[in-house]
Amino acid sequence: MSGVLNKLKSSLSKTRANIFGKISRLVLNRKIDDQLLEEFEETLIKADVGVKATMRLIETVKVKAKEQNLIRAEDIIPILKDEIISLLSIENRNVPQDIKETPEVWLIIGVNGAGKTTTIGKLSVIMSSQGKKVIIAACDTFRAAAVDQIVIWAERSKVDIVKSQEGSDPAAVAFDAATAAKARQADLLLVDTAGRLHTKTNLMEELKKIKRAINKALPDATVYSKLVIDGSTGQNAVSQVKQFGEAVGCDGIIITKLDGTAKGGVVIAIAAELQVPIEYIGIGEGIEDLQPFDAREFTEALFS
Ligand SMILES: Nc1nc2c(ncn2[C@@H]2O[C@H](COP(=O)(O)OP(=O)(O)OP(=O)(O)O)[C@@H](O)[C@H]2O)c(=O)[nH]1
Ligand SMILES: [Mg+2]
Repeated sequence: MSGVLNKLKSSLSKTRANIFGKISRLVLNRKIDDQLLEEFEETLIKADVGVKATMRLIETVKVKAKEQNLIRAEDIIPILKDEIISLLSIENRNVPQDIKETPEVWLIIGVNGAGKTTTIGKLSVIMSSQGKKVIIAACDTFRAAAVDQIVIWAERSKVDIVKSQEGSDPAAVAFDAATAAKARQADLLLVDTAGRLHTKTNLMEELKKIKRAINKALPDATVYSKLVIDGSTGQNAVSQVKQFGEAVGCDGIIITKLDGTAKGGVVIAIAAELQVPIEYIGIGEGIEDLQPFDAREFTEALFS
C-alpha cells in the first residue's frame, strides 16, 4: 500500500472504528432480518452518517440482499461499501479552464477555527508543486494575529502574499490582491477570510462584499467559493453548507481534522444531503496533510 493510503488509513482510525468496527461486530454470526437492519440503522446514525445517507444505505442493502438471496449478515458489508463509494462519487463540475488569461480565485470560507488558514498553506504547497503561480490574499483582518499566521504559511510554502493591517477592510485587501494576481500573472489566488458564523447576516454580507471586490478587479476570472468544514462538526455541517452556499455559493468542500475525530461519517452525510463535491480532506496539522478526496480510496480506508 502506498504511503499516502497508509497515512489516510491511520488518520481515519477513529472513524473506521466507529463505523466499520461497529458494523463488523454487529453482523458477526447473524442473519439478515428486521432486527439486524434496525441495529444497523442505529449504528450509522450514531456514526454521523446522517439520516438521508443512512436511509439510502439501508434501502440498498435490503433490495440487494433480496435480489441475491443473501442470508448471512456479513454479506451486507460489500454492498454497503459499494453504495458508500457511489454516494461519495459526486461529479466535480468546477472544470478549470485550460487556457487562462486571468487567475482562478478560490475564496476560502467557513466558521471560526475550521482550518481555513492551515488549508491555504497546504493548498499553496500542492498547487506550487504543480507549477502554478499562487498568491495568497490575507483577508482575515479581523482576528488579532491572523495576518501573522498566514504570513508564516506563505513563507513556508514560498508563495507571495498581499496583506494589510489588522482592522482594515477585507474587501479592499481582496481588491488589491486580485489586482496584484492579475499584474503578476498568477494562476491561482487563494483568499483567506475571517471565520464567521453562518447565521450572522452582517458577516455573510461582508463575504459577498469581498467577492464583489474580486469580481471588480478581475471581471473575467472564475471565483470559486470553497467551504472548509471541521470534520468533528457533526450534522451542523449540513446547515453550514446551505447558508454559506446561499451567501456566496459553495462550489466545493474541504473537510479538515479527520485525523482526530470519530465523526468522519459526516463526509457521507454531506455527500448524500448536498451534492456538493468534497474536494480535499485535511488529515493532520502538517503542511503535507491535505489530500485530494477520492471516494474509492476514502471508502477503502474506512473499511480495511
Ligand atoms: N489535526 C488537525 N488539525 C488541523 C487540521 N486543519 C487545521 N487544523 C488545526 O486547527 C486549528 C485551527 O486552524 P486554522 O487554520 O487557524 O483555522 P481557521 O479556520 O483559519 O480559523 P479562524 O481564522 O480563526 O476562523 C489549528 O490549530 C490547526 O493546526 C487537520 O486537518 N487536522
Ligand atoms: Mg484563519
